Amino acid sequence: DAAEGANHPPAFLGCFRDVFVDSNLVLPAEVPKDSDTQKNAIAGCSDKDKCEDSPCQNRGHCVSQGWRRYVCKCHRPYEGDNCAEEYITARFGNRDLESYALFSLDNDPGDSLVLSMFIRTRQSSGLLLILANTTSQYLRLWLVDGGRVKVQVNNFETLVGQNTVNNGHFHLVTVKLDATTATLSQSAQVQGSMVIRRVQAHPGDLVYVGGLPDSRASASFGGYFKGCVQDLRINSKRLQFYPVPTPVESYNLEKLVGVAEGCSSDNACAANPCLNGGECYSMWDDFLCSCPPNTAGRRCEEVKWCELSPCPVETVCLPLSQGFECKYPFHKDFLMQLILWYRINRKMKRSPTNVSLSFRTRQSAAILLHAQRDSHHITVSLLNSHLVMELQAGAENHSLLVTAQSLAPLSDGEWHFVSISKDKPAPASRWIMAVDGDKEYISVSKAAVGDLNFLRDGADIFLGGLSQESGATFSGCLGPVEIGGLHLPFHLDTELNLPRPQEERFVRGSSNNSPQYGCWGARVCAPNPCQNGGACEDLFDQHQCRCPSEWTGSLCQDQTNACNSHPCVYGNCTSLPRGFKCECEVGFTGEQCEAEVDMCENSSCSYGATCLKGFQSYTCLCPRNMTGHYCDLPQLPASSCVGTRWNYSCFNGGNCSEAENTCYCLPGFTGQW
Ligand SMILES: *[C@@H]1O[C@H](CO)[C@@H](O)[C@H](O)[C@H]1NC(C)=O
Ligand SMILES: *[C@@H]1O[C@H](CO)[C@@H](O)[C@H](O)[C@H]1NC(C)=O
Ligand SMILES: *[C@@H]1O[C@H](CO)[C@@H](O)[C@H](O)[C@H]1NC(C)=O
Ligand SMILES: *[C@@H]1O[C@H](CO)[C@@H](O)[C@H](O)[C@H]1NC(C)=O
Ligand SMILES: *[C@@H]1O[C@H](CO)[C@@H](O)[C@H](O)[C@H]1NC(C)=O
Ligand SMILES: *[C@@H]1O[C@H](CO)[C@@H](O)[C@H](O)[C@H]1NC(C)=O
Ligand SMILES: *[C@@H]1O[C@H](CO)[C@@H](O)[C@H](O)[C@H]1NC(C)=O
Ligand SMILES: CC(=O)N[C@H]1CO[C@H](CO)[C@@H](O)[C@@H]1O
Repeated sequence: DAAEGANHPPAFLGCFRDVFVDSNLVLPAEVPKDSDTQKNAIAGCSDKDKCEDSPCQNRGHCVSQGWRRYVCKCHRPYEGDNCAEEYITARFGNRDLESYALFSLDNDPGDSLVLSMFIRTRQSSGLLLILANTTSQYLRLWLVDGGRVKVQVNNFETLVGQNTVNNGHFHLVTVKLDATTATLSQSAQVQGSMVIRRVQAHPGDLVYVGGLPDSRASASFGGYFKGCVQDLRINSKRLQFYPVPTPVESYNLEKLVGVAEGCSSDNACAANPCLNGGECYSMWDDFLCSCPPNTAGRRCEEVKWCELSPCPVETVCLPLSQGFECKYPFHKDFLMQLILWYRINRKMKRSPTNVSLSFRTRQSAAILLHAQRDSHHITVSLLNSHLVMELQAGAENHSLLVTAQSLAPLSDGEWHFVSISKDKPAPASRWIMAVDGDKEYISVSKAAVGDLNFLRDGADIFLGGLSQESGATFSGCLGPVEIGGLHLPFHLDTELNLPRPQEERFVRGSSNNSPQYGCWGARVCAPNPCQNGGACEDLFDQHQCRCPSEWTGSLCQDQTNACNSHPCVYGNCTSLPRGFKCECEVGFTGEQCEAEVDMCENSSCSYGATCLKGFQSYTCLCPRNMTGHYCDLPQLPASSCVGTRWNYSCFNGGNCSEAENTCYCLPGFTGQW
């Protein structure tokens, strides 16, 4: 009985079977339809878990509570018994309106404060939320650094998220404040935390969303927020801009200014953002340009100039961010026999800090590059075949001269690449001249010198000489020349099919004739200057003859002198019509006097003696019973002598002398004995 059951446990929900009373089956029982002995009981046991029907929508989690009931745990931003309702999104800054919402707290949220909301934006700055009491804005959230959430507590401690949130998707932003820490999370990822002084929210405190009533105050947080906010909560209480039908605990909305329902998009295409005929497609708070061919960039603002074939034949188009240059393929060179002059258009913004060029010549003296304005100048020239750089630059009446010279001579007909640049990007620095990639030479300037800024003030720049009369006109090939990363074109602007659109550019001044494309020297091998069948080799403005072996000389004009190779090692050479003859020094022999003479060959050492070779002489080593220079004398037995002081012997037939202890020797012998 329902009225009676208020203080009883709820009625049984389930199934019975095989219920016997006194051995009589009472359940299940068949009873007439209108009987009141059974109420709300049916045959069978067919009830099932309500959650099996998946009643929770929007991926809500179903928790069954007995057989008949369930509870849906909804994912944010869904609400309602079956999670079928969605919190209503609020659109801020629609059509760039200044908009904000204001709520007031009507309870004490407690010691820890968890503030969370979904935001969607494409802006990189703007005010998200401020919690304030009458004296202080103790919690501030706004977008900085290209779309990162910045949290500031108590006007002081700050924290910036690692990931941006301005990609046009919804992000769940959560800020948790407890007694000592503040933590920022985005979509369940912790972005950072910091130690804070305790924050205490009180009833009556205000929550500003999207901006402040005062637009100047909002501007200090990057202005009003433009985007959408959904499902804003402080702890478990909602802050609803447009309430959902389901009753939920919410704070009071005090004011809604310029905030629209939903999350509509601004028509970003209305302002025709796509340039150069690009077609605009609207996206949420954004646009996409479909660019016609030859253009690129977000707004089709980049023209792919090179695809418009602006360059003269033989040159290669090099795309720049704002235009193009026509270049001759590197080291596909330029033959110069005339002077080119240039002027920079006055729109140069950069400070040139380097010069690079490549050249090939056999001239020992010539001007490669010269630019001058007032007392400032830079000159790159060849002097005694060495490359010399001279730079005078710096402050108005305080300019300094820097010079540098290559260690090696460079007028060898080979290509050389020269790069002149500042050692450091500092305003005043030493200058370095590098040849062929080696830091071959560092300038001797002890004092630092500034940039080449005088160039952009309207200096004329000359390549290949100053005037035809000066005598230092360059004759050879010149590769690409660049100043401050800008190309000095070899062609005139009138030779281009399109004008170069870039603001910073060098313009070649007109002259009657143009330099020739290609790189060749004088015709040094035609006609063949080599005589006697020699082959001519073109070494760029210089030839070399390869002669047959009988001929020699720069033009193979001389017969080969066999003695030139110094064939006689120890002797004098005499040239013969074919070959040579050696006159050997004493002691040497052989065709080239390379061998020593064997002095023992015809020696007079007698039979049985050994000949010992010496330089231009020999010695005979005698057997025991022979003696003499050539061992041709018999060795006589020794004679024994009796002395008064001691007994002794004389050899080789020597007689004992009367004078004691000496011998009288036979002719040919000497010595005491
Ligand atoms: C405002 O909040 C700050 C920080 O929580 C607190 O120090 C200050 O006492 C509060 N002022 C009022 C009037 O409640
Ligand atoms: C140039 O020199 C004069 C005097 O010699 C000095 O008064 C002036 O300040 C200097 N100007 C610069 C730009 O250094
Ligand atoms: C020369 O300077 C420009 C900028 O002024 C820079 O872009 C370029 O890379 C430099 N070139 C060299 C070779 O250092
Ligand atoms: C080699 O020539 C030198 C100088 O003509 C001469 O003095 C010398 O005697 C010569 N020697 C021989 C081995 O002919
Ligand atoms: C040895 O005698 C031969 C024949 O007479 C002669 O050709 C040769 O030069 C002599 N050698 C020396 C070292 O004198
Ligand atoms: C020296 O002795 C050798 C044998 O040892 C002999 O053949 C030779 O005749 C002797 N010569 C003289 C001069 O006695
Ligand atoms: C050595 O003695 C012999 C015979 O006794 C004699 O004929 C000879 O003169 C002497 N020679 C010398 C140098 O004394
Ligand atoms: C000094 C010495 O030894 N003299 C001797 C030399 O020879 C004779 C005869 O053989 C001896 O009698 C000496 O004594």
